[in-house]
Amino acid sequence: MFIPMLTQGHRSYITTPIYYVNAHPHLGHSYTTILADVVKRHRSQRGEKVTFLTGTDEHGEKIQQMAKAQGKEPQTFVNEISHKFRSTWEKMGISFDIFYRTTSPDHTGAVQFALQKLKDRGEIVFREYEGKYCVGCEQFLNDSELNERGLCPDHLKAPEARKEANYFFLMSRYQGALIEHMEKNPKCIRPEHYRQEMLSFLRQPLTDLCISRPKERLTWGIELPFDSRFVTYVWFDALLNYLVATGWPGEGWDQKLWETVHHLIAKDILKAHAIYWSTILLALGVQLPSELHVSGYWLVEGTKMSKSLGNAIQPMELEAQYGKDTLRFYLLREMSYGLDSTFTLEGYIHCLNAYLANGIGNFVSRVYTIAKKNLGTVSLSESELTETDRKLLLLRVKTREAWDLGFAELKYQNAIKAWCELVTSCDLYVNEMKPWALAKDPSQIQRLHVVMGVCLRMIEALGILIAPVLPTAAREIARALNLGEHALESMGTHFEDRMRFVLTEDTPKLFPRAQMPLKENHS
Ligand code: ME8
Repeated sequence: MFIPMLTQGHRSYITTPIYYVNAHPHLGHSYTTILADVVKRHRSQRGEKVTFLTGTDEHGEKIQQMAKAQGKEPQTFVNEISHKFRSTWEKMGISFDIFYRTTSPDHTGAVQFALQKLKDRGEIVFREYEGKYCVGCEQFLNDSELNERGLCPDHLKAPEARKEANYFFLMSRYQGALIEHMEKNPKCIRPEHYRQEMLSFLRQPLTDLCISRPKERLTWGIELPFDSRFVTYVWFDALLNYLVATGWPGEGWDQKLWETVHHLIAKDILKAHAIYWSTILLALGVQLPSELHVSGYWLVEGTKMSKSLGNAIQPMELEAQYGKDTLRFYLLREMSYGLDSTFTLEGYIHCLNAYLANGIGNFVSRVYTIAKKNLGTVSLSESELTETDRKLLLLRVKTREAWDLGFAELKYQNAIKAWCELVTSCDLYVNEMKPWALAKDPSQIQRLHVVMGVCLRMIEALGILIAPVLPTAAREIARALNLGEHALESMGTHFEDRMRFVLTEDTPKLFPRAQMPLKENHS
C-alpha cells in the first residue's frame, strides 16, 4: 500500500476561508476550521512544520448594511464580530498561527499595491456593466447560476438588477493558462469532481471580473489607489489575505512558505478560489496555490446551514452540552469529504454514545479499572506474547496505514472508521481473554500482566492516532497511563512497545453517555 510520506521538517501553509463578520460563527464555519486544525495536528505529529491561517473578511456591502441596521459604526461592528470568531476558535482549542483581519492597515496597503500593479500592467480597465447582483454572494450571477425561480440558490433571494460603470480585471486573458494549469496539476482542486466542474466551467468563454464598487453604493471598503470615487470589490480584497499574511509584497516575504499552500474551503466559494484567485495570482506573477480542498455543505433538514437562512447550529452550545471533542469527531466521521452531509442531533448523540462513550471510553475504563485494581504497575516481555496478542498488536500498524492513507486521500471518514474498527478489535480481545477471570486466579497473575500490557499498548496507540481529532481525550489517556509530556506530539515510524506501565491514581474521565432528546409531540 502506497502512503505518501510527509517529509520531516517540510513546511506547509494551511488556510481556512476568512469568514464574513455579518453574523456569529456556526457549525458550518466550525467544520472547515476544525478540519484545518486536525490536519495541522496530524502533519505536525509527523514532523511537518505547518502554519495555519484563519481570520475574518470585514469589508463589503452586506457588512455595511448590517452595521447600519444595528446603528453602529462599521469598524465597531466588525471589531465585535471578529473578536467573537477569534474567541470561539480559542475556546474550541483551535491551533491557528495567524488570525487575519482585512481591516488591518498592512492589508490595505498590500491590496492597493496589487491593484496599482495590475493597473500599470494594463490588466484593469474601466467599463459600463449591467447584471444581476446577489448581495449575499457579493457577486453578479449569470442566469445559469440562478435556480428555477430565478433566485440565488444559496441565499434564496432574487438578485438585484444593477447597471453601473466599474473597473474590470481582464480575467479572460488567463483562461488558457488556467486550463493548462488545472490539466497539468491533478491535485490542484480536490476531490476530483470539483476540478472537473471548474474545467467544464472554463469551456465557456470566461468573462472579466468587476473589481470596483462606486462609493455612492459602498464606502466600507479599500479605496482604489487610481480612482478615489471607488472602493475595491470585497473578493479582490479578501482573497489577497492568504498571500499578504506571508509578508508579500514586502522585503520579508516568506516565499518558501508559499511553496506548499493548501486552501480549505466549501463549494460555495469554489469559483472565487479556483478562478478569481488563480487568475489574480497569474496576473501578479505569483505561484499558484498547490491544492484547493473543497468540502460539501452541512445541511439542516435538506437546506444549507447558513446564518442568512437562520437555521445555524451553534458549535459552542453543542460543546457545552456534550463535551469538548465530540463535535470534532462527529464532523469528521459523518461527512464524506466533498459531499453534503445532514446534521441531526440524534446522529450526534448516537455518534457520541456508540463510538466515544461505549467505544473508546468504555475500553479505556475497563482496562484501567482491572489493571489498577489488581496490578497498579503492569509489566510484560515480548517472549510472553501469544499468537493472539501479537495479532492484535500488529493491527496498530495496519490502522496507522489506513489512517495515513485516509488523510492523504482526504477520506477522513475512512481514517476514523479504521480507528473505530481497532477499538472494536480491542473489545473483542478483552472479551476473549477475560481478564476479570484471570484476576481471580493467583496462578494467572503473569498472564494478567501480559493481557493488560497488550491492552495498554493498544490504548497508547489509539490515543496517539486519534490525538489530532480528540486532543482532550488523548491528553487524558496520556495522563492516566503516565506516557510523558510529549507522547502525543510526534509519531515515529512505529509504535513503541513498552514493557512497563505505571498507572496514575485518577481514573481517566473520557466520554459520559448522553440521553437522546425527547421527540416533540405535535399531535
Ligand atoms: O465566503 N457547510 O465567508 P463565509 C459547510 N468571506 N461549510 C460551511 C457552511 C456549511 N453550511 N457554512 C459556512 C466567505 N461554511 C468569504 C470567504 S476567503 C478569501 C473569503 C464554511 O463567512 C465553508 O468553509 O460565508 C465556507 O466556504 C465558508 O464557511 C464561507 O464563509
